[in-house]
Amino acid sequence: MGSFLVILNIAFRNLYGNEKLLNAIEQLIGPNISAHPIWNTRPKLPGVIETDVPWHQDSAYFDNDSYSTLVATAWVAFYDTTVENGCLENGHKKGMVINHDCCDNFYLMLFEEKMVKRLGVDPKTDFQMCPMKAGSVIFFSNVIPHRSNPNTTDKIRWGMDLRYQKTGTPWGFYGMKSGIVLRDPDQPDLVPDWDAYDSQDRYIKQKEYEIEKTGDGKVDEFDTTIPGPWMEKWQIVRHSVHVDQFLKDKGKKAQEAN
Ligand SMILES: O=C(O)CCC(=O)C(=O)O
Ligand SMILES: [Fe+2]
Repeated sequence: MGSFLVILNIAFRNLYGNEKLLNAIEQLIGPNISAHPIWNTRPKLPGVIETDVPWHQDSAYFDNDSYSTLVATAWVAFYDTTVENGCLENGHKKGMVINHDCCDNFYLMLFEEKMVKRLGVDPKTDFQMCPMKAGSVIFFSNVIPHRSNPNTTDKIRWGMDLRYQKTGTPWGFYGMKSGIVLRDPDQPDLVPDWDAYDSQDRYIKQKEYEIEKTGDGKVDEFDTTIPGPWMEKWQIVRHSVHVDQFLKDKGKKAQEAN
């Protein structure tokens, strides 16, 4: 199942390395720009709760190395993105990662009470809906809390998030995938090594994260659960098939160790 999710087609490669986009990113992180290991296309389907992303800071999904790195996300709208079809909602910029909880489905959750208490967020003034015109882009960092709400229209909301960081900073993704260099002032003719980037299937790695250590190393390609190492980073307060799969793999690992 992994491959169709991880291969960047030519149009996406061109978008990721787009000159204008990199110029904007350069203003945020400087001229040595790498693609971060994580990008996503984001179809938000009407009425499908799995595509409603709860409040979170992206670093909650990354490993702790990411806390000292500025990861700049460019969220690109493929169609008009509105409050009704589930645009991004962003809030506050205190600059620290606070603890998340796991997981109604496969997403981490940052509860509003914690944001108020720990980040000093005032939901009335700090939460901002970010409707966008097709083709526009919004930038945010790995510590900005954000979410996307239900799509109450009858059409799919489509967008894509692309991440960038300064070359040489830790990839921050549990050793599961590395980024690639996209811009280097010392190499004006640099061609990004997209094949090397795509060859690292992070969905397979996420499943292998626990399984591999159990020794059987097998990944069922029809398994649609999305477990990930961030599930052991935070407290598990809810259960879902995804969390339970993660715990099952982890339990197997523990048993084998005994
Ligand atoms: O597109 C969404 O619904 C969520 C996006 C998001 O969390 C991200 O791009 O980091
Ligand atoms: Fe996010």
